[in-house]
Amino acid sequence: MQGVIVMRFFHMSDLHIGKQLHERSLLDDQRHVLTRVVEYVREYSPDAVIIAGDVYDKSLPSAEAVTVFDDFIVNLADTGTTVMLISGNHDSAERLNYGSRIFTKSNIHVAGMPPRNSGDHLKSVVLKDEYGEVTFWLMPFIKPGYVKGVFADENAVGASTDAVGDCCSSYDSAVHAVIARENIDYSERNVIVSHQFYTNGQTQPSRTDSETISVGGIDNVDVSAVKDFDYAALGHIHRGQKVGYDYVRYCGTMLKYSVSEREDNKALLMVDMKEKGKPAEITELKLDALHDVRLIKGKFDEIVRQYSDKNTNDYVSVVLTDENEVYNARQTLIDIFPNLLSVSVDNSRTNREYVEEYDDVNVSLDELFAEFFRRMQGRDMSDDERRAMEDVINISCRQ
Ligand SMILES: [Mn+2]
Repeated sequence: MQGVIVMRFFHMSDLHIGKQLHERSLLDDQRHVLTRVVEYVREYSPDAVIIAGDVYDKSLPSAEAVTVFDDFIVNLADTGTTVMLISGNHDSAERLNYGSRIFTKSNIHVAGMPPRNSGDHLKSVVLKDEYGEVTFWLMPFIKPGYVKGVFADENAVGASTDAVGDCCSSYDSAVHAVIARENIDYSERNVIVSHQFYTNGQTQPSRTDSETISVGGIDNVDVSAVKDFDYAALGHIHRGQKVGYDYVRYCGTMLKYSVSEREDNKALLMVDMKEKGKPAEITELKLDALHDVRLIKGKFDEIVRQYSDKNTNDYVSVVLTDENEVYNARQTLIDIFPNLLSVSVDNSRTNREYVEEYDDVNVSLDELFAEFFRRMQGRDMSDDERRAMEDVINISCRQ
């Protein structure tokens, strides 16, 4: 590739193709942003494009979602770049792995399955620049249980049972062990591609509402597992950020996948590797969306006045602060915001209810349902309704 003297690659992750935002399909948005990525590839000629997991939103993606990704991969391959991708926690490892051996012939390297027995190893891809070789290690999403067999086998040829227990007792130990057994030569340049929840000591990455991560952080892996690499291309966390080191990066999603990401700047990372020991140069290539995601908060009348002639196609979440309920607010707002995501109320009543909910967790099921009924219907239950509810609760609690 002319003009490229150092290794250059793009880092992206968490495409979540097929994802919906408040029941709204994002396939057009995804097609649009992936087209932009291919334009960037033509413009900057990276040697490789890395996709660090969560290609699809579901392990069984829809036919349309598969087509969107297929078109993207074919367009990437047409540019002549090398593609490397791993499975994330949302992908089916087996499905993503399908056809991977034949794809390799088109410079598309897919690592769907993590190693499962002692004969399996991480897939690696070696590319060269004028400073020599760079080895890319593709490590699919790992749960301790997935890789138990790797160490159980090794146990059979002499390792202690304790070592097996240690290797697979947590996400942290499993990932450390899977990397350690590759005997990587860190005097050369190495890049790891990984999809895990990396933390830096007690410091957690900044999260969003669109990730699926265990509460309490049992799935976390300490960043020490990947600190010896020259670059860690990470996926899983949907907000772009570094973890402890400049070269350990989450690139984040290409699109805003929740209202909590409304202020995020979504970008593709372009990484230019330098010689061993010199920090890589990292550039953010901005990704403009077909629709922005916004939160608009205020009094109904003011919102109507301010936005009725704006013709915005953005995905908008509205929070009304009126003290009194607004009649048919939703219908009026949909006329103003055709891509309305949600309408909610934030006033002194909802704040009080919020506090009460958390103050009073010891209410009985009867009381809880009575409160739910009151909020939904705007009145208390009649005696007949109350008896019917009590019957239902009694029957279901006896089973
Ligand atoms: Mn994800």
